[in-house]
Amino acid sequence: MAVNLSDYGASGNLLAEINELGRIVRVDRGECDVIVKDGKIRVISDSSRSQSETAPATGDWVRLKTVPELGTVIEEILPRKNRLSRRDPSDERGEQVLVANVDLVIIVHGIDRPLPPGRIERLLTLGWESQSEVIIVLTKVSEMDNLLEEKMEIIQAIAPEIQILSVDSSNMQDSNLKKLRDRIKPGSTAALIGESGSGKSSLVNALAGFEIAETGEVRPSDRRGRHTTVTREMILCPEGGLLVDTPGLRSIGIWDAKDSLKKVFGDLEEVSENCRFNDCAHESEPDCAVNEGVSLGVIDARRVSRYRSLLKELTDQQFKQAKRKS
Ligand SMILES: Nc1nc2c(ncn2[C@@H]2O[C@H](COP(=O)(O)OP(=O)(O)OP(=O)(O)O)[C@@H](O)[C@H]2O)c(=O)[nH]1
Ligand SMILES: [Mg+2]
Ligand SMILES: [Zn+2]
Repeated sequence: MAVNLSDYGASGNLLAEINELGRIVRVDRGECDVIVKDGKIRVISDSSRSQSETAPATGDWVRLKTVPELGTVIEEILPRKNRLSRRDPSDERGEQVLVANVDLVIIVHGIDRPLPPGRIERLLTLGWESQSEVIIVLTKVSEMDNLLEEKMEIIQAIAPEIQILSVDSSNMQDSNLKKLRDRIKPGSTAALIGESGSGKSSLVNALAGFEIAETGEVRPSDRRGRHTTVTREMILCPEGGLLVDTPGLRSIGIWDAKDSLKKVFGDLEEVSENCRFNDCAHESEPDCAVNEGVSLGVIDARRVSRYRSLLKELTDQQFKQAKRKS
């Protein structure tokens, strides 16, 4: 079936070369699904690639070629506009690209589960580091309305400026679902991230308007999900716009996130301009304005401690990376 690749976000230079190009919509071990102008094809992705080369990610634009004994293979991954990444859970020193070429990151959280502030801070750091817009969607509102306010307050205390939408994905008439759909413009890519059972796949189905993603029950005892989604897969909505459903995140290691960390902790960054040392780690340095604020009771000590540990995580990571290169 012929495909209009501008539905998949192709424009300008990409459209000029459309005969050899495609966009990765799913990555499996050694193989990918790629949308090309004639439809979806299966492509070999890594048999001839070395470890040091860029690994293909869902959302990548790729140039393809045909190799006689292999079939269609990826010749080149085109430069990425941006990427949503975390630290690779299986290799502490490496980056794992979750989705490439993203316009909107949707952080999904079910109000039936606890929301530790540290998790939101980490997810925001990941999201903002991708240079995409970020929005938080609280799901399952119909089930436990009394928990909504509590979750909103937790988020607003951390990120007063972030847009939060509360939805019930099981209700197709939900007005916030429509608002969210309007945010995902034709040709643009939205990536959904969050823990297992938060309702990412249910939200994908609700936004798409049909059942395309498999969903799973949560455990009754603690409302945790069962890791139903196992690949990062992009789908095209009938009204335009691309959604990438992702597996529930078990670990949210930040990666190369200096700038976004400063943004997430903007309040503390502002105060730290008054620290004596401009590289103050707000540990035991003298004349630390942040610690002064804590002793005066105007700054939340727990937030400072979370900031410190994320800063440390980043410094350790840079150190390990530098060691790896040397
Ligand atoms: N009533 C209601 N139930 C929801 C909503 N969102 C998700 N659920 C339910 O929550 C459970 C988990 O939803 P999923 O969409 O599978 O969650 P997920 O985030 O995709 O989970 P993983 O794929 O495991 O990462 C399912 O039983 C859904 O029916 C919602 O907005 N309202
Ligand atoms: Mg899922
Ligand atoms: Zn300080």
